[in-house]
Amino acid sequence: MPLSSRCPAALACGAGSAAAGLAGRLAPILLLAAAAQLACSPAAAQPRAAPARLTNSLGMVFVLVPAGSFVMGSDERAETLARDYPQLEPRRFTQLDDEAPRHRVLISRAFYLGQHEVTVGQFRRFARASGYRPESEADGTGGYGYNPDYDPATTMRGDAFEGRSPRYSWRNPGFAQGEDHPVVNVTWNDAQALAAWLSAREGRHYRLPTEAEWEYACRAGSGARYAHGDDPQALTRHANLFDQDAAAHWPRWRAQALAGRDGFAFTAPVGSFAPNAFGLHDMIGNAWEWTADWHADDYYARSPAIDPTGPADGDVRVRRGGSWHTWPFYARCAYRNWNTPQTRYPLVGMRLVREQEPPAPAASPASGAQTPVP
Ligand SMILES: [Ca+2]
Ligand SMILES: [Ca+2]
Repeated sequence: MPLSSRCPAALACGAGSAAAGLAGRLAPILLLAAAAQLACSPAAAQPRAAPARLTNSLGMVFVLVPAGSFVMGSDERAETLARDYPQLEPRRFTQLDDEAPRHRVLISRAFYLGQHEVTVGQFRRFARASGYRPESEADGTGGYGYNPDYDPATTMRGDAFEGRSPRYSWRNPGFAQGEDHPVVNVTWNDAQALAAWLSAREGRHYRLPTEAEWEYACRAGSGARYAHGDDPQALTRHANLFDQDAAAHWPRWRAQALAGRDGFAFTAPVGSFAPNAFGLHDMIGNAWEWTADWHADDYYARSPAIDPTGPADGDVRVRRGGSWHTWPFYARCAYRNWNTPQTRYPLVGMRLVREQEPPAPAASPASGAQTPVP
Protein backbone atom coordinates (compact mmCIF):
# COMPACT_ATOMS: atom_id res chain seq x y z
CA MET A 1 0.00 0.00 0.00
CA PRO A 2 1.19 3.55 -0.51
CA LEU A 3 3.51 3.86 2.44
CA SER A 4 0.88 3.15 4.98
CA SER A 5 3.42 1.00 6.70
CA ARG A 6 6.32 2.71 8.41
CA CYS A 7 8.06 -0.60 8.88
CA PRO A 8 11.15 -0.82 6.72
CA ALA A 9 10.71 -4.57 6.61
CA ALA A 10 7.63 -4.04 4.47
CA LEU A 11 9.87 -2.99 1.64
CA ALA A 12 13.06 -4.47 2.92
CA CYS A 13 14.76 -6.80 0.71
CA GLY A 14 17.28 -9.42 1.41
CA ALA A 15 20.52 -9.65 3.22
CA GLY A 16 23.10 -6.93 3.32
CA SER A 17 25.51 -8.55 0.93
CA ALA A 18 25.19 -5.81 -1.60
CA ALA A 19 27.14 -3.15 0.26
CA ALA A 20 30.16 -5.39 0.57
CA GLY A 21 30.06 -6.25 -3.11
CA LEU A 22 29.58 -2.67 -4.18
CA ALA A 23 33.10 -1.48 -3.51
CA GLY A 24 34.57 -4.34 -5.46
CA ARG A 25 32.37 -3.76 -8.45
CA LEU A 26 33.08 -0.05 -8.42
CA ALA A 27 36.84 -0.16 -8.04
CA PRO A 28 37.75 -0.72 -11.70
CA ILE A 29 35.19 1.86 -12.80
CA LEU A 30 36.64 4.52 -10.55
CA LEU A 31 40.19 3.79 -11.58
CA LEU A 32 39.33 4.18 -15.25
CA ALA A 33 37.45 7.39 -14.62
CA ALA A 34 40.26 8.80 -12.50
CA ALA A 35 42.74 8.00 -15.24
CA ALA A 36 40.61 9.83 -17.77
CA GLN A 37 40.50 12.80 -15.46
CA LEU A 38 44.28 12.85 -15.09
CA ALA A 39 44.73 12.77 -18.83
CA CYS A 40 43.21 16.21 -19.30
CA SER A 41 44.23 18.61 -16.56
CA PRO A 42 44.46 22.18 -17.80
CA ALA A 43 45.53 25.07 -15.61
CA ALA A 44 43.65 25.99 -12.49
CA ALA A 45 40.37 27.79 -13.00
CA GLN A 46 40.02 31.43 -12.08
CA PRO A 47 37.41 32.26 -9.46
CA ARG A 48 34.19 33.37 -11.04
CA ALA A 49 30.54 33.67 -10.16
CA ALA A 50 28.78 30.35 -9.98
CA PRO A 51 26.31 29.84 -12.82
CA ALA A 52 22.68 29.54 -11.82
CA ARG A 53 22.48 26.21 -13.56
CA LEU A 54 24.75 23.75 -15.29
CA THR A 55 24.51 20.50 -17.20
CA ASN A 56 26.80 17.57 -16.46
CA SER A 57 28.26 14.82 -18.62
CA LEU A 58 25.14 12.66 -18.34
CA GLY A 59 22.88 15.53 -19.33
CA MET A 60 21.65 16.15 -15.78
CA VAL A 61 20.69 19.77 -15.18
CA PHE A 62 21.60 21.22 -11.79
CA VAL A 63 20.31 24.45 -10.30
CA LEU A 64 22.13 26.49 -7.69
CA VAL A 65 20.23 26.41 -4.41
CA PRO A 66 21.26 29.40 -2.28
CA ALA A 67 22.50 29.16 1.28
CA GLY A 68 19.88 30.06 3.83
CA SER A 69 17.97 29.01 6.90
CA PHE A 70 14.58 27.40 7.34
CA VAL A 71 12.44 25.69 9.92
CA MET A 72 12.74 21.92 9.57
CA GLY A 73 10.14 19.39 10.62
CA SER A 74 6.53 19.65 11.68
CA ASP A 75 4.62 19.73 14.93
CA GLU A 76 1.10 19.96 13.57
CA ARG A 77 -1.56 18.81 15.97
CA ALA A 78 -3.40 15.58 15.28
CA GLU A 79 -6.72 17.44 15.29
CA THR A 80 -5.56 19.77 12.54
CA LEU A 81 -4.29 16.91 10.42
CA ALA A 82 -7.50 14.94 10.95
CA ARG A 83 -9.48 17.90 9.67
CA ASP A 84 -7.44 18.22 6.49
CA TYR A 85 -6.91 14.51 5.82
CA PRO A 86 -10.32 13.13 6.79
CA GLN A 87 -9.85 9.92 4.80
CA LEU A 88 -7.07 8.67 7.10
CA GLU A 89 -7.44 6.75 10.35
CA PRO A 90 -6.58 8.91 13.41
CA ARG A 91 -3.77 6.58 14.48
CA ARG A 92 -1.72 7.77 11.53
CA PHE A 93 -1.47 11.25 13.02
CA THR A 94 0.20 9.94 16.15
CA GLN A 95 3.03 8.22 14.28
CA LEU A 96 4.95 11.36 13.38
CA ASP A 97 7.27 11.78 16.35
CA ASP A 98 10.31 11.88 14.11
CA GLU A 99 9.11 15.13 12.48
CA ALA A 100 9.42 16.99 15.78
CA PRO A 101 10.59 19.21 17.25
CA ARG A 102 10.50 21.85 14.58
CA HIS A 103 13.86 23.51 14.63
CA ARG A 104 15.74 26.14 12.68
CA VAL A 105 18.50 24.87 10.42
CA LEU A 106 21.12 26.85 8.55
CA ILE A 107 22.30 25.56 5.20
CA SER A 108 25.58 27.42 5.23
CA ARG A 109 26.67 26.91 1.63
CA ALA A 110 24.96 27.09 -1.71
CA PHE A 111 24.85 23.78 -3.55
CA TYR A 112 23.77 22.45 -6.90
CA LEU A 113 20.79 20.13 -6.79
CA GLY A 114 19.40 18.14 -9.68
CA GLN A 115 16.58 20.08 -11.27
CA HIS A 116 14.88 16.74 -11.79
CA GLU A 117 15.00 13.23 -10.46
CA VAL A 118 17.63 11.07 -12.18
CA THR A 119 15.97 9.70 -15.29
CA VAL A 120 15.88 6.23 -16.80
CA GLY A 121 17.95 7.49 -19.72
CA GLN A 122 20.62 9.07 -17.54
CA PHE A 123 20.86 5.97 -15.38
CA ARG A 124 21.09 3.78 -18.50
CA ARG A 125 23.97 5.88 -19.84
CA PHE A 126 25.71 5.57 -16.48
CA ALA A 127 25.31 1.79 -16.42
CA ARG A 128 26.56 1.43 -19.99
CA ALA A 129 29.55 3.73 -19.58
CA SER A 130 30.64 2.44 -16.20
CA GLY A 131 29.85 -1.25 -16.40
CA TYR A 132 28.17 -0.97 -13.02
CA ARG A 133 25.44 -3.54 -12.45
CA PRO A 134 22.62 -2.12 -10.35
CA GLU A 135 21.60 -4.24 -7.39
CA SER A 136 18.26 -5.17 -8.92
CA GLU A 137 20.27 -7.09 -11.52
CA ALA A 138 23.50 -7.92 -9.73
CA ASP A 139 22.22 -9.86 -6.73
CA GLY A 140 19.79 -12.07 -8.64
CA THR A 141 16.72 -11.23 -6.59
CA GLY A 142 15.33 -8.58 -8.91
CA GLY A 143 12.98 -5.81 -7.96
CA TYR A 144 9.27 -5.20 -7.53
CA GLY A 145 6.79 -4.43 -10.24
CA TYR A 146 3.26 -3.69 -11.24
CA ASN A 147 1.28 -6.65 -12.52
CA PRO A 148 -2.41 -6.03 -13.18
CA ASP A 149 -3.15 -9.69 -12.37
CA TYR A 150 -1.46 -9.50 -8.99
CA ASP A 151 -3.86 -9.12 -6.05
CA PRO A 152 -2.43 -7.57 -2.85
CA ALA A 153 -5.17 -9.31 -0.87
CA THR A 154 -3.58 -12.67 -1.62
CA THR A 155 -0.32 -11.87 0.15
CA MET A 156 0.55 -11.82 3.83
CA ARG A 157 2.06 -8.39 3.55
CA GLY A 158 -0.62 -6.90 1.35
CA ASP A 159 2.05 -5.15 -0.60
CA ALA A 160 0.90 -3.17 -3.59
CA PHE A 161 3.47 -4.69 -5.92
CA GLU A 162 4.64 -8.08 -7.01
CA GLY A 163 8.16 -9.14 -6.10
CA ARG A 164 10.90 -9.43 -5.51
CA SER A 165 11.42 -11.14 -8.79
CA PRO A 166 14.17 -11.11 -11.39
CA ARG A 167 11.56 -10.16 -13.96
CA TYR A 168 11.57 -6.70 -12.41
CA SER A 169 14.50 -4.31 -12.12
CA TRP A 170 15.40 -0.68 -12.75
CA ARG A 171 14.79 -1.51 -16.40
CA ASN A 172 11.29 -2.80 -15.79
CA PRO A 173 8.99 -1.78 -12.94
CA GLY A 174 6.06 -3.45 -14.68
CA PHE A 175 4.68 -0.31 -16.30
CA ALA A 176 5.87 1.65 -19.30
CA GLN A 177 8.55 4.25 -18.71
CA GLY A 178 10.15 6.60 -21.22
CA GLU A 179 13.78 7.61 -21.02
CA ASP A 180 12.65 10.88 -19.42
CA HIS A 181 10.83 9.21 -16.53
CA PRO A 182 12.46 8.92 -13.09
CA VAL A 183 14.46 5.75 -12.68
CA VAL A 184 12.99 3.53 -9.93
CA ASN A 185 13.83 0.14 -8.43
CA VAL A 186 17.21 1.67 -7.62
CA THR A 187 18.87 1.22 -4.24
CA TRP A 188 20.66 3.66 -1.97
CA ASN A 189 23.81 1.75 -2.87
CA ASP A 190 23.08 2.30 -6.56
CA ALA A 191 22.87 6.02 -5.85
CA GLN A 192 26.27 5.88 -4.16
CA ALA A 193 27.70 4.14 -7.21
CA LEU A 194 26.33 6.75 -9.58
CA ALA A 195 27.61 9.61 -7.42
CA ALA A 196 31.06 8.05 -7.05
CA TRP A 197 31.37 7.41 -10.78
CA LEU A 198 30.32 10.94 -11.68
CA SER A 199 32.69 12.39 -9.07
CA ALA A 200 35.65 10.49 -10.46
CA ARG A 201 34.72 11.20 -14.05
CA GLU A 202 34.17 14.92 -13.66
CA GLY A 203 36.46 15.85 -10.76
CA ARG A 204 33.50 17.25 -8.86
CA HIS A 205 31.87 15.98 -5.72
CA TYR A 206 28.52 14.32 -6.34
CA ARG A 207 26.43 12.85 -3.54
CA LEU A 208 22.90 12.46 -2.28
CA PRO A 209 21.42 15.47 -0.48
CA THR A 210 21.27 15.41 3.29
CA GLU A 211 17.79 15.33 4.76
CA ALA A 212 18.17 18.97 5.73
CA GLU A 213 19.24 20.00 2.24
CA TRP A 214 16.37 18.01 0.77
CA GLU A 215 13.69 19.53 2.99
CA TYR A 216 15.12 23.02 2.51
CA ALA A 217 14.96 22.49 -1.25
CA CYS A 218 11.46 21.02 -1.06
CA ARG A 219 10.10 23.96 0.87
CA ALA A 220 11.90 26.56 -1.26
CA GLY A 221 10.91 29.20 1.26
CA SER A 222 7.55 27.72 2.19
CA GLY A 223 6.70 27.04 5.81
CA ALA A 224 3.59 25.12 4.79
CA ARG A 225 3.11 21.39 4.26
CA TYR A 226 3.99 21.68 0.60
CA ALA A 227 5.81 24.30 -1.43
CA HIS A 228 2.47 25.51 -2.83
CA GLY A 229 0.77 25.74 0.59
CA ASP A 230 -1.21 23.53 2.96
CA ASP A 231 -4.08 22.32 0.77
CA PRO A 232 -3.60 18.67 -0.23
CA GLN A 233 -6.35 18.74 -2.85
CA ALA A 234 -4.45 21.40 -4.80
CA LEU A 235 -1.64 18.91 -5.33
CA THR A 236 -3.08 17.63 -8.59
CA ARG A 237 -1.83 20.88 -10.16
CA HIS A 238 1.65 20.58 -8.65
CA ALA A 239 2.70 16.96 -8.41
CA ASN A 240 2.24 13.41 -9.63
CA LEU A 241 0.74 11.53 -6.68
CA PHE A 242 -1.87 8.85 -5.98
CA ASP A 243 -4.79 10.39 -7.85
CA GLN A 244 -7.97 9.02 -9.35
CA ASP A 245 -6.14 7.70 -12.41
CA ALA A 246 -3.74 5.73 -10.24
CA ALA A 247 -6.57 4.55 -8.01
CA ALA A 248 -8.18 2.87 -11.01
CA HIS A 249 -5.42 0.26 -10.71
CA TRP A 250 -5.74 -0.06 -6.90
CA PRO A 251 -9.46 0.35 -6.23
CA ARG A 252 -9.14 -0.81 -2.62
CA TRP A 253 -7.27 2.42 -1.85
CA ARG A 254 -9.42 4.76 -3.93
CA ALA A 255 -10.66 6.56 -0.83
CA GLN A 256 -7.07 7.59 -0.07
CA ALA A 257 -6.49 9.07 -3.50
CA LEU A 258 -6.65 12.72 -4.38
CA ALA A 259 -10.13 13.60 -5.49
CA GLY A 260 -8.91 14.95 -8.82
CA ARG A 261 -6.60 13.87 -11.58
CA ASP A 262 -3.00 14.89 -12.11
CA GLY A 263 -2.77 13.22 -15.51
CA PHE A 264 -0.52 10.26 -14.63
CA ALA A 265 -1.44 6.83 -13.33
CA PHE A 266 2.22 5.78 -13.05
CA THR A 267 5.48 7.77 -13.30
CA ALA A 268 5.45 10.97 -15.34
CA PRO A 269 8.20 12.48 -17.48
CA VAL A 270 10.32 14.55 -15.10
CA GLY A 271 9.42 18.23 -15.17
CA SER A 272 5.79 17.63 -16.13
CA PHE A 273 4.75 20.01 -13.38
CA ALA A 274 5.85 23.57 -12.68
CA PRO A 275 9.00 24.05 -10.58
CA ASN A 276 9.08 25.37 -7.02
CA ALA A 277 10.60 28.73 -6.09
CA PHE A 278 14.12 27.28 -6.33
CA GLY A 279 13.45 26.04 -9.87
CA LEU A 280 13.22 22.37 -8.83
CA HIS A 281 10.68 19.98 -10.30
CA ASP A 282 8.96 16.99 -8.69
CA MET A 283 10.40 17.41 -5.20
CA ILE A 284 6.92 16.25 -4.26
CA GLY A 285 5.78 13.06 -5.92
CA ASN A 286 6.76 11.15 -9.06
CA ALA A 287 9.53 9.16 -7.29
CA TRP A 288 10.64 9.06 -3.68
CA GLU A 289 14.19 10.32 -3.38
CA TRP A 290 16.95 8.72 -1.35
CA THR A 291 18.83 11.06 0.96
CA ALA A 292 22.29 10.59 2.41
CA ASP A 293 21.21 10.33 6.05
CA TRP A 294 20.61 7.45 8.38
CA HIS A 295 17.24 7.66 10.09
CA ALA A 296 16.72 8.11 13.81
CA ASP A 297 13.38 8.94 15.43
CA ASP A 298 14.95 11.32 17.93
CA TYR A 299 17.45 13.01 15.67
CA TYR A 300 15.75 16.40 15.53
CA ALA A 301 16.02 16.77 19.31
CA ARG A 302 19.81 16.65 19.11
CA SER A 303 20.78 17.60 15.58
CA PRO A 304 23.19 20.47 14.99
CA ALA A 305 21.73 23.76 13.84
CA ILE A 306 24.18 24.18 10.96
CA ASP A 307 24.42 21.71 8.09
CA PRO A 308 23.18 18.60 9.93
CA THR A 309 24.22 15.36 8.29
CA GLY A 310 22.14 12.83 10.21
CA PRO A 311 23.08 10.25 12.83
CA ALA A 312 26.55 8.75 12.70
CA ASP A 313 25.16 5.29 12.05
CA GLY A 314 21.94 3.41 11.65
CA ASP A 315 20.14 0.63 9.82
CA VAL A 316 17.95 2.49 7.35
CA ARG A 317 18.38 5.46 5.04
CA VAL A 318 15.82 8.22 4.70
CA ARG A 319 13.80 8.81 1.57
CA ARG A 320 11.66 11.86 0.97
CA GLY A 321 8.87 13.44 -1.00
CA GLY A 322 6.46 10.67 -1.90
CA SER A 323 5.83 9.17 -5.30
CA TRP A 324 3.27 8.62 -8.03
CA HIS A 325 1.72 5.98 -5.72
CA THR A 326 1.82 7.97 -2.48
CA TRP A 327 -1.11 9.43 -0.59
CA PRO A 328 -0.89 13.21 -0.14
CA PHE A 329 -0.38 13.04 3.62
CA TYR A 330 2.88 11.16 3.08
CA ALA A 331 4.13 13.64 0.49
CA ARG A 332 4.46 16.57 2.89
CA CYS A 333 7.89 18.21 2.82
CA ALA A 334 8.40 17.27 6.49
CA TYR A 335 7.48 13.61 6.14
CA ARG A 336 10.28 11.08 6.63
CA ASN A 337 10.34 7.49 5.55
CA TRP A 338 13.17 5.01 5.28
CA ASN A 339 14.43 1.71 3.96
CA THR A 340 17.53 -0.42 4.04
CA PRO A 341 20.27 0.63 1.61
CA GLN A 342 19.54 -2.47 -0.49
CA THR A 343 15.84 -1.76 -0.93
CA ARG A 344 14.57 -1.38 -4.47
CA TYR A 345 10.97 -0.54 -5.24
CA PRO A 346 8.90 0.92 -8.09
CA LEU A 347 8.34 4.08 -6.09
CA VAL A 348 11.88 5.00 -5.10
CA GLY A 349 14.42 6.92 -7.18
CA MET A 350 16.99 9.60 -6.56
CA ARG A 351 18.23 13.11 -7.19
CA LEU A 352 21.86 14.15 -6.76
CA VAL A 353 23.77 17.06 -5.31
CA ARG A 354 26.82 18.39 -7.08
CA GLU A 355 28.83 20.42 -4.63
CA GLN A 356 29.79 23.88 -5.74
CA GLU A 357 33.41 23.46 -4.80
CA PRO A 358 35.61 20.82 -6.38
CA PRO A 359 37.09 18.21 -4.03
CA ALA A 360 39.94 19.38 -1.82
CA PRO A 361 43.38 18.74 -3.35
CA ALA A 362 44.23 16.17 -0.67
CA ALA A 363 41.28 14.10 -1.81
CA SER A 364 42.37 14.01 -5.42
CA PRO A 365 45.68 13.18 -7.07
CA ALA A 366 44.74 15.64 -9.83
CA SER A 367 45.46 18.72 -7.74
CA GLY A 368 44.59 21.89 -9.61
CA ALA A 369 42.65 19.99 -12.23
CA GLN A 370 39.79 21.69 -13.90
CA THR A 371 36.75 19.71 -14.74
CA PRO A 372 36.62 18.95 -18.47
CA VAL A 373 32.85 18.68 -18.33
CA PRO A 374 30.49 21.59 -19.00
CA1 LIG B 1 -0.78 10.49 -10.48
CA1 LIG C 1 10.23 13.26 -6.33
